[in-house]
Amino acid sequence: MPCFNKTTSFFPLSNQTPQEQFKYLDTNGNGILKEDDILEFIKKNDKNGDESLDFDEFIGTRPPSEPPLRSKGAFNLYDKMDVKKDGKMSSSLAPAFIKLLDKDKNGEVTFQEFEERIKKIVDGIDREAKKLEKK
Ligand SMILES: [Ca+2]
Ligand SMILES: [Ca+2]
Ligand SMILES: [Ca+2]
Repeated sequence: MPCFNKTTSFFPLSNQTPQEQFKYLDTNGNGILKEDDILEFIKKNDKNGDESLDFDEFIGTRPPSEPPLRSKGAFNLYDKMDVKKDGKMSSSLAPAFIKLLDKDKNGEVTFQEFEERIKKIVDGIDREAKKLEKK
């Protein structure tokens, strides 16, 4: 299995500002990202009730204007990040995602922390998309 930088990760879209990305993930709008927000995101988009997102469910959360390889790259990254590469984004993605962005490790991600670290995730998606291009 290809091994890549473990600091890479999550949901953001490359064409959004960090403010827009943060808002998109802050499901309850309280200005702080926690595991709950990520779990809520999964729950909200889980159509078949298996408590995880498969690619079809995930693609519904991406804008139609996004290049398909990029959407797929993002999915592949998140699928791996939940510890098990099984074609699904499961709830164990939530702690992994928060941990990556939570610089001071207090269990919450502020916008400042998000802005500082989100590029790692966006870069990770870029790398996954590039891998798909080469196929
Ligand atoms: Ca599902
Ligand atoms: Ca998975
Ligand atoms: Ca924090």
